Amino acid sequence: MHDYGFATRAIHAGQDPDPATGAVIVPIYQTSTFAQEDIGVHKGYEYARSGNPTRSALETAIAALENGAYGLAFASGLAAETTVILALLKSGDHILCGDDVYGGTYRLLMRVFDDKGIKASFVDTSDPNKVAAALRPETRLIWLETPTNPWLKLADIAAIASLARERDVLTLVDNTFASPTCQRPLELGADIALHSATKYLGGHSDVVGGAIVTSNQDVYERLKFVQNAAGGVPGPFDSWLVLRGLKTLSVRMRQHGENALAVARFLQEHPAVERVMYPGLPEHPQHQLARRQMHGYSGMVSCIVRGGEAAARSMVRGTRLFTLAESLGGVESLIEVPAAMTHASVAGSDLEVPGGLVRLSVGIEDIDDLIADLQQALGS
Ligand code: P1T
Repeated sequence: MHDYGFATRAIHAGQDPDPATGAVIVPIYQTSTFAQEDIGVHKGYEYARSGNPTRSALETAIAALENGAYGLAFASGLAAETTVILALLKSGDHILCGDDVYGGTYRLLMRVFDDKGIKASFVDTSDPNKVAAALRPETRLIWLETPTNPWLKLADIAAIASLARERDVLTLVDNTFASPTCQRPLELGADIALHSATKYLGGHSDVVGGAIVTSNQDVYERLKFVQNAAGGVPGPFDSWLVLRGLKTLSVRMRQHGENALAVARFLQEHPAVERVMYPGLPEHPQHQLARRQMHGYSGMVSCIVRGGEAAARSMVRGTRLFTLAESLGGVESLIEVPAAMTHASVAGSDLEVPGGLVRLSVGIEDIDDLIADLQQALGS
């Protein structure tokens, strides 16, 4: 399968016709257990927390898309994150994390694992020198989001993975914002690519899920053990929904990228907007890095509106097509104020997001309709 192009893999990897019936689409194996011919003699599946054929198909497909050897699927992005930390770190270890990450990731590190002795600190990962300087002797894992949520800053994955490797530190990239269409961290030297499959992989805002891909066999075995031992697995129907979403990932990402660039350009020109963040804009401070390490710039755009929090709130209340909601990566456009919504958990920390920042998940509707909606919401 690795010889085929990305779009072909998205439709076929792990998705051969069902051997039992010829069903073209992987069936939803809605079963919790599997009959054994004799004790321990079975067809590869025993109990559905340990493995389920629908989930296996998803795990194979996502591994093929990230160009990795092993895939694992989870009940949510945060279940995937929890599994990484439980499997790879112990009390006394340190995680060096980007200083702009999903609020729930910050909450997991600081409010769940910190008092169990697994410590995290936060650094601006857009500068590899700052990352190198912030490493501690007890650092075991560098945790990158690129582009970051919600500032859309980039991290140079190849540079950071290489300095990490020299020090025997693992590099994880949360690839949720880019999707494997636009960025494949393992190809750039990262050890682990992680996803909230709730977003672009699922693509239709109808399922919560997570995924991890690695080519490191030791890391895979430790993650797989905890996936089963701790049990944060997705059910067969949720696995199937993500698998169905994957089939159209390539075409969706193409349109998300095209629409997002048009929205970013529109916002850039608008007098009510002070600053626009989108890696596909030549004005983005890391556009050259984006061109080097990404294949397309995905559908997330953030902006700072003039007038601070009140203006931001008025903008998100004023849209009709852009739905006011958390989450991202679905075919429909969403808009939100991270300070009060997705990033409420970083309030009062160094990661606090200003109230005047608006985040848009640009969908694949007709671009003229999206721009007209933003135009009327901005009141001109
Ligand atoms: O929501 P869940 O599937 O558990 O995934 C968590 C997660 C992990 N990583 C990133 C980069 C994310 O953006 C998320 C979830 N984010 C949102 C719900 C949001 O609106 O930003």
